[in-house]
Amino acid sequence: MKEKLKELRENAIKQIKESENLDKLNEARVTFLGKKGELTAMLKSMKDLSEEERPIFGQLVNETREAIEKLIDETKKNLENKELMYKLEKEEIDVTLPGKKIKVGAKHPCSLALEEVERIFGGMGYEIVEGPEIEKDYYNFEALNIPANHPAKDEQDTFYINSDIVLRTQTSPVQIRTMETRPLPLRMISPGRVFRSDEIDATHSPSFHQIEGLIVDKNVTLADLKGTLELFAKELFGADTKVKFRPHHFPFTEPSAEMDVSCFKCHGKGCRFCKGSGWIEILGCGMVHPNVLRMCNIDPDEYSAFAFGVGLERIALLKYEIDDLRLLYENDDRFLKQFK
Ligand code: 2NM
Repeated sequence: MKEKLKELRENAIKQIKESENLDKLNEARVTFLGKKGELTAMLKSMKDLSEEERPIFGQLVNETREAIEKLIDETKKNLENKELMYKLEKEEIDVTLPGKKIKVGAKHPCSLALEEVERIFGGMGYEIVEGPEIEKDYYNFEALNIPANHPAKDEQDTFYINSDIVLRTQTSPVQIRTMETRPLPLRMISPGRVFRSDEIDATHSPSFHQIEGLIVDKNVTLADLKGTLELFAKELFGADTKVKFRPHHFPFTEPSAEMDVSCFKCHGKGCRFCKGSGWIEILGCGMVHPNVLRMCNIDPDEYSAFAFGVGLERIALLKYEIDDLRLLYENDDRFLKQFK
């Protein structure tokens, strides 16, 4: 037995010393010290020894175990050190390599256009008010004097969540909510995302952004509307911009109009941009319908109001001479970085 133990010890020392990496060393540990290892097997065979021999042999086995464990620990430290040195030597950092270029973003053309519109109306004392994108049918249609049988309410045009909840098709519901709750007078613009069930093409998208404006006060007139929107056009497109108003129809305003601006590219001569007409349609507007005011508990005999709505993407396309709406939604940094 003693001879066998000596032999085991020598074998273990040999195999440990020959381990050239940590995996091999672990193999050696399992072979000699593991639960099914050779030393354990030897401890189990002690039952065949006599009473006197057993403790002596037991001590020898323990000594052997300790010696092997010690050698394994030392070898492990050495191997770890060797691996570290190897890594430090091989994985050197080349500080002369050029750094990675960080892409610097730029403001989106819609953000630039929005900032511009907010600056212009902010300068005229308009407050910016936001509201929910998911709206009650009441705020999106009924309170805006849009009757139940109006074509805009068709499922082909409006995204319905259920029979009385919709994705807002304009931001006017924000203005209704504000008129309901705020003291008068009121000057506000409400920018935000709106939704309409449109096919995507160069000028349409099921989701786009609108800015609607509203002023409620005593003695607000159509002349105020025209003066305000003319100033807006001149600020946005240049001081030599001319405007004209064409009669139109909206359920929520009476009278209603659309405003055109003189083409800032050809100055009215006619070009590809204005499709030869010299004019570009820019927004819808009108005097708020008395029914709308009444539904917000505002007395139309005491107060009057004008309102307008303009598409943010449309302004961005015109201002930055972009010919396809889809470019605004693709997040291609080669496109976006042009607007720094
Ligand atoms: C437009 C055109 C005309 C409008 C009306 C209102 C409200 F809530 F006061 F009645 N907000 N916005 C309005 C008027 C919007 O968009 C083309």
